[in-house]
Amino acid sequence: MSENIDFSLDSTDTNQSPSTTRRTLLKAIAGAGAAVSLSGKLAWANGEIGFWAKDLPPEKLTEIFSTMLRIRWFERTMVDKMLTEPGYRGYNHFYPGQEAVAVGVCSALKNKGAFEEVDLIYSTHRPSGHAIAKGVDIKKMAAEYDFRATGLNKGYAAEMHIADKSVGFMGADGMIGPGPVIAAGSAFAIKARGSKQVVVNFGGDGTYATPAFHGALNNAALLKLPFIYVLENNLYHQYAHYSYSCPMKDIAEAAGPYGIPGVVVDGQDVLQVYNAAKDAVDRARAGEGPTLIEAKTYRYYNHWGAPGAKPGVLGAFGYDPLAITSFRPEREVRAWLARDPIDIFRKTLLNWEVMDQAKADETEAAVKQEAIDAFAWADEQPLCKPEDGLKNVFVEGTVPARQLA
Ligand SMILES: Cc1ncc(C[n+]2csc(CCOP(=O)(O)OP(=O)(O)O)c2C)c(N)n1
Ligand SMILES: [Mg+2]
Repeated sequence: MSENIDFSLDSTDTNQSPSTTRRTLLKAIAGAGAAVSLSGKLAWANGEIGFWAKDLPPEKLTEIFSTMLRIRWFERTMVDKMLTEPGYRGYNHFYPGQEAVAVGVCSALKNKGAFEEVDLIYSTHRPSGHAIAKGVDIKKMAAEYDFRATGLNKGYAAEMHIADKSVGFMGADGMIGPGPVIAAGSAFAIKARGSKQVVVNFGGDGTYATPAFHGALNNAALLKLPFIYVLENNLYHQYAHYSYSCPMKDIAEAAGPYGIPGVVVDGQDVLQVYNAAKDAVDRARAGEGPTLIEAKTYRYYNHWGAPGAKPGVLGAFGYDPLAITSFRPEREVRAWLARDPIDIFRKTLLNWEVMDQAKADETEAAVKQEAIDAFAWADEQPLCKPEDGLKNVFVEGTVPARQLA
């Protein structure tokens, strides 16, 4: 049994797309949730990864659905604020379209408990989805993104530097490159300490061409670190297609030279992502070393902010004034919208009779209201004080802040 998925720029015909064919095929086999190995075969059907999603209780499946919706509506609420409220300070690299990746991965992690017990994730400049999937409070995030003093990090981190140790969300990272090295170092510390924690580093397709990506995989493999690299291939870095910086179609092939598993998953199917992540987590906890997971996915908005978006409409289309040229065809955006991760998972939940349509609608309405309330609360919070900014840069008592000297 084999198949080939075409994730190239040309695969925009959703009626006849290979992914549709693949989902029909998967449904025939298992309902949902298989992953695709590099050889183009069904990794689960071949026993290469487990079909773990079948064992998830209804409460967990419902939680996965709610968390995907929480990311979606946090982001959509903020997009609309950026578009309609002149003077709103918040900015964001929006995550919609990629929800299945963050939620599928974090659902396979330990997210509650003491800091010495929870699994750790290291995020990127596009952090909202990772943070919410790990369990960060969205009220505090909404306040943080708008530089409010009661925000997650007192209003000094904004979007690109948020962190919340209490759930093992080790932080967003504005730089493309250093993240994997920091995350692999953290995995080394965990191994040295002897705890059973696992470290996940999220990275984009733009990280492939950085030395840090390769250095982290090499060292993680050599030292058999509890390290998982989740590469979200949303086809573009800023405005360039990933083929400009990566010679392979599947970036997961990069795992080969380091002697570790490289798994390709459909990043629009949360159960596929979960299955692959659980395999990788089990492997890491058992001391068997790292895994590279490449999730094929897509972001509905432009690289940064809301150019090309309209209030109340999901996605951004057309020319981005920040790009030198219009970098992605509108039909490509629409083709990916037609494979929406939330729609795909909702169908699975209905098909598995975990919930009916009314319950799904009710869940979505409640989560949407939660996001609206979070931003309304944030609007009322006091702003941080610019003059106090450096007080939060150094660990007090270790390095004297110049501002305080
Ligand atoms: C060292 C460095 N160079 C350039 C940038 C500017 N920059 C911000 S995001 C980005 C592209 C990231 O692409 P990708 O890794 O695919 O992530 P995506 O934005 O698609 O989520 C670049 C080049 C940066 N932040 N850091
Ligand atoms: Mg990208």
